[in-house]
Amino acid sequence: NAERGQLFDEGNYAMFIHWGLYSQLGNKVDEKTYYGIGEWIMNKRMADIPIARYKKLAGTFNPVKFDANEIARIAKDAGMKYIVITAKHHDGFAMYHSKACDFNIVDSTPWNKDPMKELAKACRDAGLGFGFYYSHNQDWTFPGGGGGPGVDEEGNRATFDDYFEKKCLPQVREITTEYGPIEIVWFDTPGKMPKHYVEKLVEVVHENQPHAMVSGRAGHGLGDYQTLGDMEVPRENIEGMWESVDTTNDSWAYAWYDQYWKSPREILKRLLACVGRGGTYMLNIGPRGDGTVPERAVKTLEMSGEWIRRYPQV
Ligand code: JFZ
Repeated sequence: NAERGQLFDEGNYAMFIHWGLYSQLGNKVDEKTYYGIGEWIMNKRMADIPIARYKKLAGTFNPVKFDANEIARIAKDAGMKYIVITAKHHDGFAMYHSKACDFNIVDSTPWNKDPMKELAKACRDAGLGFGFYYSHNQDWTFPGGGGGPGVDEEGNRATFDDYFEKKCLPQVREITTEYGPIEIVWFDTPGKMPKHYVEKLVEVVHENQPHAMVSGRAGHGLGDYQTLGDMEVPRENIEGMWESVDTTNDSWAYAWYDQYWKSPREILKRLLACVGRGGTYMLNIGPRGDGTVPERAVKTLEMSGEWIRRYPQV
């Protein structure tokens, strides 16, 4: 699909955003710090937070400082061409207003607003593309979801099919119909998800958003382009469209202690390595639970953007 590839043709630098309930913890639970990727905090490998307790975090999630226009401005000034943000990560919490599941930012937090409506508009106003990350296989809080509870609230066995029909498919329909034109649906960690589920999701995305691309991590080779491993750059030129994802510091989601910031020079080096080999570089920031973006991340993007501005499109 020629039209679908336009995004990678015209914009090979993008902003990735990991933001969710986990951002509120910033890798600290009961005064104990867990070192690792923040969006995995509830997982057994990290703080191992029981589902009921994790869900209660929604009651205190109140990102009053979230400023969609400011985030779009940061991306724009950095020279980025689109933004991809977590609509739902493995924890199962929807960061947009979902009718399919009330474990979402509008129905279960005191803030009661849909930040994705604001960000979608801010991107359009700034002339940036917009897209969603959606964890289609892993869902740690919904009955039947990958890595989630195998039973429902009544204790009845729940299958992946239950999760898929009740939550995953309806939510992918929502994110591809309620936020205007989007450029990408970034599926991730397909695991052992059977092929027919992925086929269905790809079909829905392409039907609702003919222009949008599906990430390589959808699984079964059904994506529209190749997503390499984190900050992987091929040693030789490869066929077709590809993307590499990276972080400004260490964790994807906000972690309070994470000061492992890459220098603007290092970011530019990585960006050029990807773009020079015909790829796309998507660089992540992890806003805090209150919606603010860590100052060093902003600074890094601003400084590398300054260099880019000196070399206007050739
Ligand atoms: C996944 C997620 O589990 C993680 O939380 C984050 O969202 C990241 C962007 O994606 O983690 C992966 C998945 C695949 C690779 C690396 C990290 N990979 O193929 O190298």
